[in-house]
Amino acid sequence: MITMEDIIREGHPTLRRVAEEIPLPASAEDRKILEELLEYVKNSQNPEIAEKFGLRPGIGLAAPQINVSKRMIAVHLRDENDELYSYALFNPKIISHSVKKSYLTSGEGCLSVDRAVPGIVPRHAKIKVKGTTLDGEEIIIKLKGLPAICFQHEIDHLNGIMFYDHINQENPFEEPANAVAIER
Ligand code: K3U
Ligand code: NI
Repeated sequence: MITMEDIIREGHPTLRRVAEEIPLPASAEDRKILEELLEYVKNSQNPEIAEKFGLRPGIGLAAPQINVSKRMIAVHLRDENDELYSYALFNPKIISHSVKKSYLTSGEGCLSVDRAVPGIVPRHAKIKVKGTTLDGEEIIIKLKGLPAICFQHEIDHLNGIMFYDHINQENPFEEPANAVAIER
């Protein structure tokens, strides 16, 4: 079971590496890691389990955050219509995106960052993601709103990118052109 002790923090070089593609079909070892990433996210949203094991709540987790530089992510969250987006993917890839941007009005956080970093994090408003599930099925998911932002945050981790890399240094709250604000 993954706990906060397994999660590496900013400054660790793995968080700045481009992670390796997973050879498919995935090995038993890689499948186990991906299952554990999803388990962490689910456990962290269960108040009893989170308190018992000191888990910081998260809506997503990427393998590099547990010092495994491989292309695997898990997300588990509900959108504004209470629709559940629960995915564990090998080799997720954004195959298309909108020109329109979006951002969370409350900004973003990260389990690998033990501080608040204020500012607008511009993201693509809509994306299509291709990836392979734990069952070995290749899927394409259409995303918007918070799920789209969460997938972009996690896929960034596979490319060594932290959410604050996207914040305008001179004016952290400068509204990006052609962007929708998302309240959470
Ligand atoms: O955003 C977080 C959250 C937690 C519980 C309920 C609602 C929101 C916590 S931070 C988070 O989940 C990161 C996880 C990370 F860093 F490990 F990938 C993902 C994330 C944060 C903000 C926007 C999109 C994704
Ligand atoms: Ni993060």
